[in-house]
Amino acid sequence: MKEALQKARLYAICDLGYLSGDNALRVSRQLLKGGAGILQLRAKGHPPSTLVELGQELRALCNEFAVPFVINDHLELALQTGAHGLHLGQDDGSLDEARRVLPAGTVIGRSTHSLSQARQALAEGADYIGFGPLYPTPTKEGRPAIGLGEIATMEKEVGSRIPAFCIGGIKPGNLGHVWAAGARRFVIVSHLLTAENPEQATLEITQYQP
Ligand code: 3NM
Repeated sequence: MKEALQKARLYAICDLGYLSGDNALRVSRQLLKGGAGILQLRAKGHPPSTLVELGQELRALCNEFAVPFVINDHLELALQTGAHGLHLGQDDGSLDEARRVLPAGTVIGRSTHSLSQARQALAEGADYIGFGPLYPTPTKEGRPAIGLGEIATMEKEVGSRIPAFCIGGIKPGNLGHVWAAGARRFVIVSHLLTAENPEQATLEITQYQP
């Protein structure tokens, strides 16, 4: 799945803050049909034990599309669902520890909120990073936006070595600015999950031409 990670331009998230358990699988399929190159299950506030079945279904769906399936935060859930990857925030423990427990080849990603954190994640051996939030976002309320100013340096130093996905408030209306600032890979959550037609909204992003 590491090759698929290298190819991924759009990272989509099945976020149970926006989707109910009932439509999570259906909408996730639309995101993948639209060309999302990675899918994460994010379920803040949901006990991981309630997510095993959905996680296993999403993993099977991602296998169908040959796209990595990533669990947010929960190492145990990543093991139980056979996920291809685990995503850890700044406060979610060391990458080394996770790597010791997860099967060889598991993709491990790290959220970063500054250039120095991005450099550190690279040094720690992250397989990819998230970098943001670029703009204020309803999906992670209260976290200050970091703007676009550090993207070019981050891309040069970190994004040239491992995939770096810019995140936070990205939508078609600002994608041109984000691209012009140097970003080449994106995570988009609310814009895709609140779209009337998530597959079409995803296609518009994956087919974006500057
Ligand atoms: N992590 P939207 S920003 C889940 O900066 C998440 O680490 C962020 O959602 C970070 O596309 C974010 O709706 C929310 O803004 C992204």
